[in-house]
Parts: sequence; structure tokens; C-alpha cells
Amino acid sequence: MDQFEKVSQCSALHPKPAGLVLQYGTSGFRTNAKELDHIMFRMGLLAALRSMKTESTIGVMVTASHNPEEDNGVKLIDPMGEMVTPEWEEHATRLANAEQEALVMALNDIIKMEAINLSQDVTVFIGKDTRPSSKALSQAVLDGVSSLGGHGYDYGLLTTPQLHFMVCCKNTQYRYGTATEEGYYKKLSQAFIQLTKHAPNRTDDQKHLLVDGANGIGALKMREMEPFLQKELQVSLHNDGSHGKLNFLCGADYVKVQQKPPEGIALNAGERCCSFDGDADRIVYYFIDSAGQFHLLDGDKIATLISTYLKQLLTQAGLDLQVAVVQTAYGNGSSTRYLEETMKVTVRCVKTGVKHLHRAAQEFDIGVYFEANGHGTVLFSKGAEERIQQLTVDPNTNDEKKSAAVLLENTINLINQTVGDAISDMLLIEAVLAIQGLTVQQWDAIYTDLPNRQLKVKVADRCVIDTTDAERRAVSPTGLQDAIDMLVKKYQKSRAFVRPSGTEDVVRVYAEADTQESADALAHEVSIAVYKLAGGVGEEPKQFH
Ligand code: NG1
Ligand code: ZN
Repeated sequence: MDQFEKVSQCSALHPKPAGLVLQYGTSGFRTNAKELDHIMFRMGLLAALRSMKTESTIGVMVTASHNPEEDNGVKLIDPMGEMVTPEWEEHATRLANAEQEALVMALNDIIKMEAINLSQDVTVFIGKDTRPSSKALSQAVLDGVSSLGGHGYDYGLLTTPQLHFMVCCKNTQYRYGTATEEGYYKKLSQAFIQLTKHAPNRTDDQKHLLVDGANGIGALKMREMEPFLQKELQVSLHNDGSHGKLNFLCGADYVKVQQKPPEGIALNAGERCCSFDGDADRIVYYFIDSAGQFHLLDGDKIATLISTYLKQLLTQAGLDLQVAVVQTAYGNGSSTRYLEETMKVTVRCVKTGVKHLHRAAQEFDIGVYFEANGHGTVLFSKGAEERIQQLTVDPNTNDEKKSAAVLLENTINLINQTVGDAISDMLLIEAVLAIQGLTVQQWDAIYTDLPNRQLKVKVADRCVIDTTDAERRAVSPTGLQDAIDMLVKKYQKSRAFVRPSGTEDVVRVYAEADTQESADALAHEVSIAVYKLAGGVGEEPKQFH
């Protein structure tokens, strides 16, 4: 058992603090970087086992997305670029929490449970974001991979969706693209340039976009991509990491939750601007109108824009493929109503977390999924892609249909179907606005968001809250849902729900209503109900100001 001796020796260099317990949450492990060295080593081990089991390349991304700079995290990427399966999330939690002397036993348990053949070759792709802690932590992942005799390939700095893309390219024998950064830039930019040919009269204003890079990896990668775009998109990059702190007063999460522009950008009225998050898998758009009012175009507005565009192209191409939109409980009520009643698209609501949205979207010919926070993409079934492709080469297709099919084909090439991708989504949105001749104001006017508010409440143990109905109702603690129902009744067009966060030690509260004052008041009242009925700690929640 030489291999395990090596694991024992190496793991001693990445010791687990006794008693520390962490969970593989909504998006992998995430906490203060100081607590993560042993987790990274062990995720290297687990990625090696997953690679043996699937006989494929596995990805490991070191990032904590929109969390503050002092945090870090890690997530595993499965062969087709998707999130790892729930069974393996459980293995991850078990391996992460095994005390030092029990590690080899925990490893052996997984090997037996999964009937893993240890002589199988192992390849693991590793990427990291720009956090100061990411370098040492990704080295710990590599140590884990090599201690099981695996081959770890370190891509260095990457956005999360770039790593998902690389893994998918490798495991599809490069049918999805070339597993290099250049391969990624070339595939996306070529598709974008093809699409913009259908909007020949774009003005300089239309080609110009302000980008808030959240002082993170997305800014670096946007700069690298720029030459490939051949001036079809001219980006003014702000919060590019040259001086500001990662995700601090900037980035997609700040803009969405605070409902205001980031620091570090002077916005002129009507100018189109977007913000990435810290690992560039989320994007939100916004602008300031001539009265100085801030308008946010979040994941719901993005899903509406894209699904409307796709539906129009399908009609033009004469293809009867079903388009569905997948949202979470955070989807604005106005967006759901518009999609169902006006657009007549199927809307599915699932639990928070991209893995749930991704799985639901796979059930449709074309599944558009977006979290309200701007994390999302579009999935095309194999059958849908084939029918579109056939139409582009069918000699009996008329010009109008063929042109729509070609647009759909280029659209597919522009989308990163493995996971939400800020850069790919940004290019898609820019192309759709150009092709449809829409300004950001016109896009915003498609429907009006219900005013809403998100708050956090600190409790002793957030697991006391259990939810059902895609997290829209709380089943425990007793009395909490009744209290929420009573509060909701006080307001017009109102809705509220609470759920334990999967990435932070807090309970999240969401409320929407006919006015901002009502949404703020409802969110505050529900926060107090959570504080009182679910074991709040510290000061009683205050109203958002
Ligand atoms: P939690 O902390 O479980 O709410 C947050 C986001 C998710 C998802 C994950 C992963 C909200 C309300 N929640 O999860 O949508 O993006 O982070 O990054 O935005
Ligand atoms: Zn992210």
C-alpha cells in the first residue's frame, strides 16, 4: 500500500485542525483561507479518485467567488464541465472532516463504496482566482493529486467558467473547443463577430461598454480577450485589480444586493455598464437615467432578453423546440409573470444553487437558467443542436429560415454551456442587443421589477431552518412560516421567504412588494421573526438603510 503511505506522509504537511468541521455547501467549501489548507489537499485526493472513477479529466477551482478577499474556497468540476454529483459532495464532506489519523480510512471507504480501480490514470486540471491565498492553496491541491500518483495540470489564473470550459473540451476530445485560454477566446470571439455581422450599423456608442471587473480575475481575462474581439466590442475596464480590493464596494454581488453602482466608475446618464463577480461567473447590467435613478438589469432581465431572442429565432427558423426558463425563489415576481403570461414560456422554480438550475434546464430542448444575482447560461439539448445544424445545411430551407438557423448556431458557439460565464453572457447580451437594435433602456422597459430587499440574519445554528417548495416555505422552526404569512398579508403584491445560506453562516431573508418602503419594511419584519423564532444572535436586525 505504497500509495497510501505517500498520502499519509503528504497529508501530515497539510494537517487538519482537530475538531474543525466544514460542509461542501452550495458551491463547494468556502471559508476564511486560513482554514483551508487541509481541505485543498484532500480535494486533490478526491479529484484524483473522481478522475479514476470517471476515467476522465476532473477540474478543481480555487476561488471564493464574491466573498471577501480573506476568504477562499474550492469546488470540483465533473467531466462534462458540470458540478460534481450529490453523492460525491457527500464524499467531499466526509473526507474533509476526517481527523488526521482517520484520513486514510475515510479515503479507503470511498474507494470501496465507489469500487474504484486505483491503477486508472489520473488527470486533474486546476485553476485559481487572484486572491493572495490562492497560490499556496492550489499547490496543496496539486500535492493531493500527486500523492495518489495523479497528474495535476496547473492552468494558473483562470475564471471559474474558463476552467469548466477546459475540462469539457478535454473530455469531449476537443469537440467542444480547444482546452487552452486561446481556444476559449477564439471560440467565443469568432461567434461574437459572426453574430454582430447581423447588426451592421452599430454605432461607436453601441460598441462601447463599461465593465466593472470586481478587482478580480475577470478583469485580467477581459484584457487578454480584447484583441480577439477586433474592436467589435470596446470595453472600458474599471476595478481591474490594479489598486482596489477584490469584491470590495464593487462587483456583481455588491451591485445586486446594494442596488447601486459600484465605486470606481463614473457613470454618465444612459451609459451601459456591467459588473462581474470575483471569479467571473456572474454578471449584472445597469445604467443611470437622466434623472439620476439607478436601473438594475439582473439575472431575471437577462433570462428574459435571451429567451425572447431565442424564441423569435426559433419561430423564424420554423423549429418547434421548447424554450424554458429556470429560476429560483429569488426571481422577481414581475419577471415570472412576464415570462409566463406574455412570453408564454415554461418557468420552473428550483432551489438556490447553480447545480439545481443546471439540472432542471437539461430537461428541456432549450433551457435558459439564471439566478437573479446574474449567474446563468443556456443549455441546448443534443437533439436541439442537431436540428439547428441540419437546417443550416438543408438545401430545401429558404433563406429566412437558414439565416435564423445560422444565427442560432453562432449563438450556441458563443454560449458557455458548462456553467454561468460573465464574459460569455456579456458577449451574448451585447450581440442580442445589437441584432435586435435594442438600447439598454428599451431592454429595461420590457417589464418593471417589483421593489425587493435581501437581508441577512445571524442565528446560533442556521440548520434549524428547513424549507420546502423550492425554498419558498419554511417547515421549521414551528411558527416561523405562519409569522411570515401574516406579515406578507399586510402589504400589496408581496412575497417573502427565508432560507439558510449555503455559503455564509447566516439566514437570508427576501421580500418584495409594491413599493420599496413596503419591501424594506417587510424584509425587516421577517428578519425580526427569524431572529426571535430561529435563535438570533447579537443585536436585533435593523432596517436596511
Ligand atoms: P447562498 O449563500 O446559499 O445564498 C449564494 C447565492 C447563490 C449562489 C451561491 C454560490 C443568493 C441569494 N445566493 O448562495 O445564488 O450563487 O452563493 O455562489 O444570491
Ligand atoms: Zn462567482
